Formats: sequence, structure tokens, C-alpha cells
Amino acid sequence: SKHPLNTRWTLWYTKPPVDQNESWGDLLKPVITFSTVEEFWGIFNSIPAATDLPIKSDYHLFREGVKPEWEDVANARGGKWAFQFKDKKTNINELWLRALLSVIGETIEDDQNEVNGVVLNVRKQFFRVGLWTKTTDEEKLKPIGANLKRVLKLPETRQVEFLSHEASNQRGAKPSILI
Ligand code: M7G
Repeated sequence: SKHPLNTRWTLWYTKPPVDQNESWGDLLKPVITFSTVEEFWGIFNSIPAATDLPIKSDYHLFREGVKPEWEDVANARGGKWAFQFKDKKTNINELWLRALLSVIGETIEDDQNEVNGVVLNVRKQFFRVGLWTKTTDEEKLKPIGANLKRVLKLPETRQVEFLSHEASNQRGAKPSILI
């Protein structure tokens, strides 16, 4: 028998632009929706690993019905905890899998339903993992940020940064919370 997850999840992919005319909306597409542990592994084992993705692509894993955009009502008043891995020796494939499992297993938060999804950005100089939340409420966010640090195996001396989506849209935005 299959092992159901608490909620259904949709994997999205952002492909790198081939020309300047392609907008964010043209590049972002849903790939597949699933609701069991077994389906998750089937999908994970058949899609390219993080290290095989082209630069400027993203994976997004979000609760079904939530688009991985600031504009979605579930995201609009929230933000993201993020960390950039700049060291080429980082095992990003393992860390991304750990992030995915903590989100679909909902071990990244205790019962609050504050996490909407998780994003992997593949960029020229780094991989960024971002954990998207419903709120910007510091009391609710801090334990989630601390869990993300543990999931990403970050030492105490490294910090994850929280930025509200509202602030992300402004130039020179500073992280509002560090943990
Ligand atoms: P990014 O992928 O979050 O980070 O944003 P990066 O700067 O490291 O690449 C890159 C660009 O993608 C933004 O400046 C926006 O033009 C676009 N973009 C990213 N996100 C997450 C959104 C979104 O949620 N909504 C819209 N409209 N554009 C977005």
C-alpha cells in the first residue's frame, strides 16, 4: 500500500530563458502533482539532479494550488528563509533532497502549516535554497529557520536569512531576520 502525505504537492520548473522576450510567467511551468511517498521517490529518481540542471533554472515544490510566485495569495504576505551555497564542493544533491523530504514530511515545522514550499535556484556563482512561508511573523519563523539550518547541515557559524517578498521586490533589500 502507498504512504499518503499530509497534503498534495506540485513540482514546478523554471527553464532558463533563451531570449530576452521570455517573461517569468513563460518560463515557469508545473511538472507533476503527487500525494504519496512512493510517487515522490518515483519522480525524484526520474528528474535531473540539482547538479545536472542548467544555470538560471529553478525547481519549486509547493503545496498544490499555491503558485511559486510572490503574487499568489498564499505567498503575498510571507517571505523566504534562504541560504546560498557558493562552495563547489557542497553536496547540493543531498542537501536539496533533505530539504524536499523535510517539506513533504512536514518535519521542517511543527503543525503550523506556515511553509508553502521550497525552491532551488541554480545560478552561475551559487545554488540557493529558499523556504517560502505564509507569514513574516518572527515568532513563527524563527523555529522554522533553525530547522532549515539543521536540514541543510549548516554549522552554527553560518546564517540563514529571512526576506519578506515585499522587501525582495525593492532594490538593496536587507534581510529582516538572521538566524
Ligand atoms: P530570483 O530567481 O528569485 O533570484 O529572481 P535571482 O536574482 O538570484 O535570479 C530573479 C528574477 O525572476 C526576479 O528579478 C523577477 O524578475 C523574477 N521573479 C522571481 N520570482 C520568485 C518571481 C515571482 O514570484 N514573481 C514574479 N513576477 N517574478 C519573479
